[in-house]
Formats: sequence, structure tokens, C-alpha cells
Amino acid sequence: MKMTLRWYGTGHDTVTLKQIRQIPGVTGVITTLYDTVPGEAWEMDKILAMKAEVEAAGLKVEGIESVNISDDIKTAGPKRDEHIANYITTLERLGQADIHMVCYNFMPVFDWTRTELARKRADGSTVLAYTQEAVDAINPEDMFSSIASDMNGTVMPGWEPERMAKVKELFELYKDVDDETLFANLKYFLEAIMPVCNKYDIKMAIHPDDPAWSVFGLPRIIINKENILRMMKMVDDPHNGVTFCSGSYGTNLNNDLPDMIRSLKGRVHFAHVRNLKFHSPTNFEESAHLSSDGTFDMYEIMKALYDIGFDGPIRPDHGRMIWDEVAMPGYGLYDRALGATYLNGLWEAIVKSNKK
Ligand code: CS2
Ligand code: MN
Repeated sequence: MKMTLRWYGTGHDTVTLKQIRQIPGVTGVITTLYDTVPGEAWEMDKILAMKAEVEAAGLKVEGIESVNISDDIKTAGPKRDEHIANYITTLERLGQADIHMVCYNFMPVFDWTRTELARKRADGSTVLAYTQEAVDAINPEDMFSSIASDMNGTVMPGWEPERMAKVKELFELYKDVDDETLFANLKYFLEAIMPVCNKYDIKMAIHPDDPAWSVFGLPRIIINKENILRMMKMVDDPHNGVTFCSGSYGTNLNNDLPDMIRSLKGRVHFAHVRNLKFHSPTNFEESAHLSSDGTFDMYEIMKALYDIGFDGPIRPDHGRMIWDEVAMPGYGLYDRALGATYLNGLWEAIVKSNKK
């Protein structure tokens, strides 16, 4: 595997490439072009400039998170084919720039949803947290205002003010879209892009829905083993793969994470590894990465990735806010660096104990 950190780009991220380069064992970043609009094709010179900046810092662009999918593609709207053609152009250019992994999601309206961005823990650190009670008690617009006031001056992807200004319209767009329609629209999209993925060896890695169930009555399909295997079969091409995000699938305690990883052999193209601490099945927080701080057995997760021969990029996912850092919630430097180091330690131990 290749240890990476997500990086939001100069001017968007409080963390610098130089800092990332100094985390032992981190060799690359996962990034995107943050000034792009879903549905439009990315410009080649911008892709190359981003890549050159990362490489000048001694790091590699190991993949893109994300090339976002437009609502027309997700809902089969009037611009679907035009947007897919632009998506294909973007993939072609990424391939020409020697970038071969693209993370995306197929969640309606909201990307990930948390109800608190700074829940205080006993040690004084703050973490992102979720309770179903809070979601049930709020309407989507108020949810956005409460999130927006907590972003530490950053703009979190998926929660852009322009997008949330039209949250009502977005709900309107999805009112006739159920799980089956979403599956069909995803299939249509994947079938259209597979030829270009094959030509340039671009591994598509769908990110699960987070939390892994329906919020605000919206359909959610990438939530469990049954559905993800259905999606793998639906377009049975190795370039149709997954981002295995332990913190997203793990929101549902019925999901057996190591078993899911094993069932996806050959199709895990990217891994997000983080731990969650559950207080009840619908009240959890994003703990430190260590097994002992949360609910998941991180060794078993890493071991399953090792056992399926995973060799793609991996990154610590959200971290806690510690040591008085002020950064995008979940995306500070310090705790993600600790996470990367811990995951690298587990990996080294697994590799060596398997050689004996
Ligand atoms: C990420 C997602 O910050 C996060 O929770 O894991 O936002 C992820 O980047 C997108 O869903 C991928 O498209
Ligand atoms: Mn994730």
C-alpha cells in the first residue's frame, strides 16, 4: 500500500505539502481541483500545474478525491449525457497526466453528514460526531447553518455555501429518485465511462454513503456488503471498484468490516482508515485511530487489506483536533500524522509476521 494524506491545495488547506512530506512513511497526497464545478471538464493545464506543485514538494499525486458527479448524472436529468461526456474528458486528461485512481461518491444532496464538528472529549481534543436524534430533530437547512458556523473558516467539500443555498431545490430534484433509480443511474454512468477507464487504466473508487443509511428521507445505496457487491457485479470490470472507508461503512455496526474487505478482493482501489467510538448504535464520534480508543479492531482491518493483496493508496481519514490546531474539522495535520504513523506500524508488523 501507499500511505498518503488528503490535501486540499494551496489556499484551501491549512496544512502544507512540506509538512506532509515530513510525516515518516507518507509518500503521496490525494487531492483534487477545488475550483471545478461538477458536470464540467477539468482543464489539462490546471491538472498539470497541480501535479507539478505536488511533485516539486517531493510527493506524488496518488489519486483524486474527488471528481464529483453532477446532480444531472445522479438523477438522470436533462444534462446527463453532456455531463458524462465532460467526465470522460476529465478522466482522459487525468490518464494522460499519469493519474490512475479516482474517488467519487453517489450520495444525493449531502456528502457525509455529522451533527457536531467539535464534540469535546475527556482529554480536551475535539472530534466530529453524529447522533440520529439530532438529525431527526433538525431540518436540512438548519443542519447546514449549524455546520457552516463550525468550519473554522474553511469550506468543507460537500458543504459549499453555493450548494447549500439551494438545498430545497436539491431535495425537489431527488423527490422521485429511489434506491432502484439511483442504482440504474449509477450503472448508466459506469457503463459510459468504463471504456476510457480501460484505455488509461483508471481505477474508479466509489466512496460509501456516510452515515450508511438514509438521512432526511433521501435514498442511499452504497451502505453494506450486499449493495456494494451488487454494484461490482452490475458493471463487472476491475476498474469499477471501491474506496473502502472504515469510518463510513463502520457507522452501521452490522457491517463486518474485515469480511467486507475480503469480499472485495481485487476491487479495493483506495482505503480510508479511521476508527469510531460508539456510545449507542446511533451515537458515535470519530476517535483517535488506535483500536483501544474506539470500537473497531484496526489490526483486523489492516490485516484484511493485507490479505487481499491491497496495493493502492491508503489514507488516515478524519482526525481529532489536538494540540490547539485550528484547521478544517477532521483535516488537521497532527492527528492524521499520528494516524498515518500508527497504520504504518500495524502494516510493518503484519508484513513481517507474514514473512516468518
Ligand atoms: C470524505 C468524503 O471527508 C470525508 O468524509 O471521506 O467527503 C469523501 O471525500 C467523498 O465522499 C468522496 O467523494
Ligand atoms: Mn472516507
